[in-house]
Amino acid sequence: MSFEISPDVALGQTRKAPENFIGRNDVAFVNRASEPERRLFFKRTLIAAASAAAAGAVGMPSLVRANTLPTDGDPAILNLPEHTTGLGLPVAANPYGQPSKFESNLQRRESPGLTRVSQASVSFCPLQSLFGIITPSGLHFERHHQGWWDIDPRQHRLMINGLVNKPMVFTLDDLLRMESVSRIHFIECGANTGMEWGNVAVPTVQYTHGMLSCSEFTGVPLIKVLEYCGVDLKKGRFVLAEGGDGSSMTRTIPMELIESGEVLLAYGQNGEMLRPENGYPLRLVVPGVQGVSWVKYLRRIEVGDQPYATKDETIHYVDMMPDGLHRQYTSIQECKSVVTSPSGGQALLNKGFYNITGLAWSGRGSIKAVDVSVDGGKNWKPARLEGPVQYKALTRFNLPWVWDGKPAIIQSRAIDTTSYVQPSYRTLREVRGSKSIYHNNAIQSWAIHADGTVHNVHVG
Ligand SMILES: Nc1nc2c(c(=O)[nH]1)N[C@H]1C(S)=C(S)[C@@H](COP(=O)(O)O)O[C@H]1N2
Ligand SMILES: [Mo]
Repeated sequence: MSFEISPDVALGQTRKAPENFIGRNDVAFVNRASEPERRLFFKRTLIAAASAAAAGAVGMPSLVRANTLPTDGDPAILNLPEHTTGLGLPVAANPYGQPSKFESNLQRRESPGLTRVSQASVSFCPLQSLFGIITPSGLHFERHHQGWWDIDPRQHRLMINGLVNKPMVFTLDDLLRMESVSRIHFIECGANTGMEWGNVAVPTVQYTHGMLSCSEFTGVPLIKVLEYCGVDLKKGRFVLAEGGDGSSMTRTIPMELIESGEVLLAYGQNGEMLRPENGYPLRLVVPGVQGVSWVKYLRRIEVGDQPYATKDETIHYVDMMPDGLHRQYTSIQECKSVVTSPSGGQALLNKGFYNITGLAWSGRGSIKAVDVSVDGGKNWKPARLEGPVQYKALTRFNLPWVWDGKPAIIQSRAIDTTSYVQPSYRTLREVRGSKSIYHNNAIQSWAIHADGTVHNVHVG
């Protein structure tokens, strides 16, 4: 994996908002678009303002003065808009609902600096613009080792073999008849935040942390299906999960995890069938474990008496340690958090009130607390956790903050129910060095410059 910052999003290239944009709504706001789109957004705003001026309208400039009433001369409130008087669209215009056309900047994106190898690709989730904890299915990050498929569910089969009395083949209908559970869990690629190991400050949170999503998954606990096949739980302490795409995606899952009932054969995601990009019609859900074990297009489960040592667990997804040896089978995603707004590529347009918000998660349980610092880690304040806090799911945190217009460094630090505290870069690198790709859960820092622009920086 190589990474270069493309000139388009290079650090230091963020621009301050044009003067006439400041004071929109009379409150400071954080621009929701990520950096490459931000310019477009400003450009369009300028064009809109220019054409409004040409038409003799007295709109936007009046909003610049903080003591002016927002309604003062604002045609957007004084005039009846067309949509209050005309006919709206019929329901048939949108049989499967789509986001507003005004939200078209909100997209998962491939990193401009990551080299794509054939169909092995990654798209990153736009965390900076999402609310709450559920990732809309169309914005779920994607990681395909060999491209994605839209598989006919009628032709899809799941084989269970190995240390079982009755090897069996299931259709999707067979699985849909069984008792199901629905649970909210995060999925994070083990390589998430991987570029940051080597001090490369990727510009936006979409690219630093966007291989992360959270959904409600519906399916059958794998243990139920294994019991149905007469699994030998004495000898069969490991399971091999195999995907039905060309990547030969195979991973070993320890039987303890499966016996806990947490591992699911999932077909549902956020109330509908899985999206093709996320493994339609069947994927493994392995809560707390790195994304690679969540095998998509799941086609076969084999029960065995030892780890399978497949390519994706002996050569790939291993952690290079400072002594030059590789650490294998580190699959749990440790406790981690990130401030999603304000975050890199956004801009604070004037001083005043902001809601600092972000996400926290732990592969070992639930989030107990999140602390936020605005001075680079000297002082910390407890953030408010949005409840109910879910097990092995994203947790949203918020902290009200008044920006005084001076440079600041914003950080978040999560603590999970095992009392593990998310480490600083210094602490993490002491143990792990800096040559790794996987399992970077260090505290992320966003520097706010006096001009309001927000940048990725490495602190401590
Ligand atoms: N069959 C198959 N399963 C797969 C993969 C794949 O390429 N093929 N990628 C894995 C990796 S590395 C990750 S991080 C997750 C990504 O899941 P998503 O694309 O639904 O976000 O799927 C995992 N399961
Ligand atoms: Mo991954």
